[in-house]
Amino acid sequence: MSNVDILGSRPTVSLVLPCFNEAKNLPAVFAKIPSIVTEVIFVDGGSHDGSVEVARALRPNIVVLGQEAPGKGLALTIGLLAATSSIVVMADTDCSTDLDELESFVAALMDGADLAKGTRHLPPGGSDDFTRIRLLGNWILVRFVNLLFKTRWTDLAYGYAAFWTDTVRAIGLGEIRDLQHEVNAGTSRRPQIYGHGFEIETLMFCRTAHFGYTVAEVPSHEHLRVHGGSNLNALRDGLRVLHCIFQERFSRTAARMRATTTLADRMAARVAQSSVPTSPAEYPMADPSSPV
Ligand SMILES: Nc1nc2c(ncn2[C@@H]2O[C@H](COP(=O)(O)OP(=O)(O)O)[C@@H](O)[C@H]2O)c(=O)[nH]1
Ligand SMILES: [Mg+2]
Repeated sequence: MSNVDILGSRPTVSLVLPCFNEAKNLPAVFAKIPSIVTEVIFVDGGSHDGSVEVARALRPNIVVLGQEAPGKGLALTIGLLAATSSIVVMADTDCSTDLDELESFVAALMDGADLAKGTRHLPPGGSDDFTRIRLLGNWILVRFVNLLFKTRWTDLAYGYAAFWTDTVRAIGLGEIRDLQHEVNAGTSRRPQIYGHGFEIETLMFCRTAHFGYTVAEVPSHEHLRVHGGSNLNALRDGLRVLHCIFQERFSRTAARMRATTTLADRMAARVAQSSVPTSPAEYPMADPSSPV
C-alpha cells in the first residue's frame, strides 16, 4: 500500500524554517514558498536584526516559535514537532535551499518514502557553497554512514528534507528537544547539547534509516547564501557529526529506542494520524534582550 492509498492524493504540508539573523534574506525565501505549503513554522534563535518582524510582515499567519538555548538542531526539533500537517519539510532561510524544489520532495514521499533527503551529489543537484574542507568532510562522513547503517547515500549534512510528520514523532526527537531544559540558557552561541547543533540532520537521517523506514534521496542544488555569513565551523561541527554517527549506531539509548516500537506500530500510527501536536505556546519567543 502506498502513502497515496493511506493518506489520499492531497497531503497538507508544513514548512519549518530555522532562522538566526537572516532578515535581509527572508523576502527572497518567502517569495518562493509554494502554494502547496499550508503552514509555515518559523523558529528564531534569538535574532537581533529584526528577522521575526520581517517574517511576520511577509506572512502574517506564520507560526513563530523561539528557543531557550542556541543551535540549529534545537530549532529544527522544536519546529518539526510543532507541525500539524501530514508532511513536514525543513529548509534554510539564507537563500541556499531553493523552495522551487519543494514539490519534488513531497512527490518522493507520495511515491513511498518515509523521508526524502536532499542530495547535492546526484544530477541535476549540486552546490555553490562547498569549500574543499566541507566537500572532503562530507565525503568521508557519508562513507562512514553507508558502512555503519548499510545505506547507499550520496550526501549527509544537508538541511533540505521532507518527512511524514508521524516519522518525525517516532524517532525520539521530543527527547532531544527537551534536553534544552537542562541547559543554562544564554551563555554562548555554541550549542552544548547532543542533537542541538549542526549534527541534527545526521541524527535524524541515520535514526530514520536505522528504525527501518524508507529513505529516498532527492537531487537538490544548494545556492550560496545571499547575505551574512555561515554559523557553521567545518572542523568543530564535522567532529560533532562524526560523534553523532557513532552515537546513533552504537549507543544503548539508540538501541532502546529502536526496540520500543516496531515499524508496523509506527505505520499504524500513520494511518490513525491521531497524534496531538506540540502546542506552539510551549516554546514562546525568547527574550530578545538575552544574549543567546
Ligand atoms: N533558529 C536557529 N536557526 C539557526 C541557528 N543557527 C543557524 N540557523 C539557521 O540555520 C540555517 C543554516 O545555517 P548556516 O549558518 O547557513 O549554516 P550552513 O548552511 O551550514 O553554512 C540558516 O537558515 C540559519 O539562519 C540557531 O541557533 N537557531
Ligand atoms: Mg547556509
